[in-house]
Amino acid sequence: MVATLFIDGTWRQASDGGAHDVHSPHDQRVVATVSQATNTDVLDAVAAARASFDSGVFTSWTFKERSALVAKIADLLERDADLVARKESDDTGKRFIEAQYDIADVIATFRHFANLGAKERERSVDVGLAHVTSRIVHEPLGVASLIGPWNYPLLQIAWKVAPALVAGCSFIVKPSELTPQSAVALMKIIEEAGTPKGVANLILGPGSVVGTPLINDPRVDLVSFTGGLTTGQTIMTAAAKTIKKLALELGGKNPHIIFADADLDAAIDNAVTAAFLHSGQVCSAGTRLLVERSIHDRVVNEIVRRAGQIRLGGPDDVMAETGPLISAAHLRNVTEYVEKGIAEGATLLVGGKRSEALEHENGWYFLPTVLDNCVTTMNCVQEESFGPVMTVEVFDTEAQAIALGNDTVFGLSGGVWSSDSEKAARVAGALRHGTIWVNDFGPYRPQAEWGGYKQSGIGRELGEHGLGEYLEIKHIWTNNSPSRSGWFSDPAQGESQ
Ligand code: TXE
Repeated sequence: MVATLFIDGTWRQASDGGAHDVHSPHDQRVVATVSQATNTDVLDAVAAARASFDSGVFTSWTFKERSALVAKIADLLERDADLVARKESDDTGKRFIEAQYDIADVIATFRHFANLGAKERERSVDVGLAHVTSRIVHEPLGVASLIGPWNYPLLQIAWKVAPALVAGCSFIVKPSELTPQSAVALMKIIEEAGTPKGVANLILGPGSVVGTPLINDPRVDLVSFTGGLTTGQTIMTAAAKTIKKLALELGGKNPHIIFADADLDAAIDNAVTAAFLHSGQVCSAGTRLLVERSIHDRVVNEIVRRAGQIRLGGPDDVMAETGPLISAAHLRNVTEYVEKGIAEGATLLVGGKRSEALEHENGWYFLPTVLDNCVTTMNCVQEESFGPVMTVEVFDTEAQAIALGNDTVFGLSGGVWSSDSEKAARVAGALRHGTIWVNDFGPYRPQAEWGGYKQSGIGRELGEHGLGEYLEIKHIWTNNSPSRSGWFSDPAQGESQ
């Protein structure tokens, strides 16, 4: 029997004893068996979170005390970094070294929010009256459901858990059912660090089952979710019933614009990384290449040459440069996406199918793929594949590049390459996406806000704003010299003013 649910400060089995196996995307071996929560377990977790919040056991801590807790969690994560990275790499199939980079980012996230929380948060407002003190204070928002995806499992959870703890919220974490192990490890650390009972709870299982009460329950005040657009729409609909606060990160279809005057060697190399890193399973992947017509052949030929050389392999393959897709279902989706793109008129230049290498036969490996001659009306240009598939479109003018870059329902990120800094700044300003890289693609820092315009989501994670998502803002007006308001007449007192 496995006991990997953490509810009200206790490690538990599912109430019906249910469990499920986690399979490696690299070779399908079972890498773990974890509890699969029932509806009863989820309701218990919500009740525990609500009770702990309402009891004041954590909200009574100062921001500085909670920040110290979060700093301690960062220290413990540092101690266990390789252990956690191994679990992450087992679940996702990504190379161990990439998982190690991810855990370093997780630790940086906890450190960022620990530093942010230690800053003074109160502000006074000059209301123009000598006898009035006006204060703006930040208070923990309440109970939060924190639902994460499978591509960067612990990092996406950390972006939610760290600010929730600093803010003083109680919460229920639900990682993807495909990648639960690192969340279990984090919860053990949160417990060890001395987090009060009931504040942090962990539920495991498929979103369609255990996610539903997490988004419907009226005792939950906020849902913070990273995942697909369709699930985001389901969550938004459910949240409407009790007007829950929402923080949503729903992916993107991110334009990567290369002008003819760019440093092409750097631009091409970054274009390859932007599209094929982690086999395209990155919400900010630069999978939509927009290239100035005059350099199309040179850029695309080189990208195709490079894409064909990318070495695929599993967690411990030291020669590998990227890994498998997360699941058989996802492999099917990406395959269909490419087939539809070709049927729509795109030209397949490289890849386009599952790897046929013998060492990949049990894994979900898809070859890095480039689709040329794409136009903005094609599904393959508009839909997120979340696989290693780059689509290529051409443009002739700056205005056209901007128009194409904005011709998407998404708005998460984009890149622009040009040696003309004024042009690059104009384009960066005109693109309606939450992060724009100029002469670069991909880097982020926990100190800078992250999130989407349009259907890429609501709200921001990281930065200062990422903490704000977990806080309510209260204005306290204190009259230090009370007097009658005098608005309505009071015959006993004479006429009003
Ligand atoms: O995501 P889901 P999927 C995109 C990407 C991908 C597509 C679908 O395009 O191909 O989404 O991926 C939980 N109530 N991104 O199906 O289902 C689920 O258990 C509550 C972009 O894997 O959205 C998991 O924990 N929760 C992305 C989480 O939602 C529910 C990262 C995400 O899974 C639920 C991943 C429900 N009804 C995929 N249904 C990004 N933004 O980075 C599912 N879940």
